[in-house]
Amino acid sequence: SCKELGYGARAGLSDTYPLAARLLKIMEDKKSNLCVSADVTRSEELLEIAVTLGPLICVLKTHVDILQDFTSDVASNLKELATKHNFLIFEDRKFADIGNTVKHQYEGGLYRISSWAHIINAHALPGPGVLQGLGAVGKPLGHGCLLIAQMSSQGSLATGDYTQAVVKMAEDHSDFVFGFISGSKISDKPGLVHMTPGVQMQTGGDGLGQQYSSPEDVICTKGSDIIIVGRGILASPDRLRAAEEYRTAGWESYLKRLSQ
Ligand code: 5BU
Repeated sequence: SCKELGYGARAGLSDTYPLAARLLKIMEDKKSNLCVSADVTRSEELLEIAVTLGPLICVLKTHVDILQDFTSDVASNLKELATKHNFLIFEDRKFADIGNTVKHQYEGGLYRISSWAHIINAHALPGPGVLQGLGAVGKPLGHGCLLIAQMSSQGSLATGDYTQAVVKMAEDHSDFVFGFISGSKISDKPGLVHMTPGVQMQTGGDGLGQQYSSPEDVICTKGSDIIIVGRGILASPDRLRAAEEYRTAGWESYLKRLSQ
């Protein structure tokens, strides 16, 4: 097979969506394909994670609706830290409604997600209207959306023909969709980015349906681009050291893949 393009080369392709190009360039510059999933319930802890792990990551993933003390200051602090440490913010909101509703959920409410998150994700289940609604808000801001093509949880219904239909929907909406949440590489388009959750050094599960694969399996064997790690790092007594380990494991797996 042809020699695969690296992150930096993919960033430079003329048809790569600008936000994807920015992400791929960050990955190349920081030598990191690590996204930390900052699943904590207090804002101070979220910001602490952004301060300490910011230099090591390409993306910080949030679930802003699990914070018990969210204010708009948290969002502006997060944005400042993203600029300072050169990472993108991904709100894992998993939009899944008709266009008109998701438009309001993205732009308004308490969280005003579109004012601080570079990346959001959506289920393809409602059909392309979900992307029309989100795109109306996100496109003028230069933001981008990932479509959920597969899930890491046991018994997920997002498989087979559904996954293939999501790939088609993404490729048909490349003016806003720049990639996937998936367990493996599912599109050959080099401008599309694959991000994979359910990653830990210790494979197995969490007793609530989550299933874990190793960084090497995800990046090297399955051909995904970015590992998303939550509890593998958050549950460690030394989060910085754990993040260093995942970052190194993710990057070495990428180099191994390129050399194959
Ligand atoms: P963990 O602690 O590494 O298991 O956290 C995984 C995170 O990724 C968590 O925030 C989930 O909501 C998120 N996630 C997932 O685990 N699996 C999926 O298929 C999708 C998101 Br989509």
